[in-house]
Amino acid sequence: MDTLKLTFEGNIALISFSRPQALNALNLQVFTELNKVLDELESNKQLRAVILTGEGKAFVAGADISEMKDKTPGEARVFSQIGHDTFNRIENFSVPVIAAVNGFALGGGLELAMACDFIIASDKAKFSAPEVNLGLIPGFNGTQRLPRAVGIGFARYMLFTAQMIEATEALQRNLVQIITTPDELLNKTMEVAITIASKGPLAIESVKKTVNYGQFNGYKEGSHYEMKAFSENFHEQGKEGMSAFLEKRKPNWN
Ligand code: CO8
Repeated sequence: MDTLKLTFEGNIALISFSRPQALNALNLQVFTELNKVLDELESNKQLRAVILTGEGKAFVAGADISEMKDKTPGEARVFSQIGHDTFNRIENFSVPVIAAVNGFALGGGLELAMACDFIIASDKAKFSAPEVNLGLIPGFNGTQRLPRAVGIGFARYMLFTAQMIEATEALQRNLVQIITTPDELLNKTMEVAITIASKGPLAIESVKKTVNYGQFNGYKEGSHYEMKAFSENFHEQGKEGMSAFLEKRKPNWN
């Protein structure tokens, strides 16, 4: 793998984008390698969470402009589809995926972070949708995910002005959920992932699916889905979790 690194801490996977010469910009090779890693992680039944981060001063500085420049409209459509499919895969991944945003999350990098379940950012992180600077628009679902994250008005402001948002403002706007110092970013993110990994694995998968279902299908459909999903959690792990509480012991999810 040339453009990213995969490491593990226990049952948590850390994917680090590593193309420092292009601030980790997303080209076809990155997408191919990222999908290969996701294939591998998908078959790992011990896995409990995934963290995405970037090496150097960027999380991901967007789609690779030098690779995109000569694309025809048809090729741009195919590239957009690859981005949509990959980010949808992350959004629907069976375990939580957390973005640990260390630096620039711009354009496709912002879209990637928003496809994750939530974002933990260094106080040096910067966020922007700069596509209009290039005469483009977001092509990896940023036009849909950004308004849902920050509200329609602020999304329009970001999309029309390409303004760079500091981490503190991103926190106030609900784009980011937690801020840390740069040195603490990975430790803090790992701590959150370990907390998630200690919960009922089937319940985590189920609650992620249920929240997403409501996001994609609306409140009413989501409510119905929740009743069905709630009842489905009365399996062995649900029984074990409730028994452990009543018996004042730690649950054994296995
Ligand atoms: N693509 C390719 N190369 C990049 C990118 C990028 N997105 N960003 C940075 N680089 C390269 C620079 O060209 C530079 O290369 P070199 O050293 O060979 O000149 C190297 O990375 C370092 O960058 P800088 O020297 O510019 O570093 P600075 O610290 O001065 O600036 C910035 C950092 C502010 C992040 C600056 O690099 C920048 O503005 N980058 C471009 C950010 C951008 O516009 N991103 C959006 C791209 S469009 C997009 O993401 C749309 C997604 C949907 C696509 C749909 C498909 C059809």
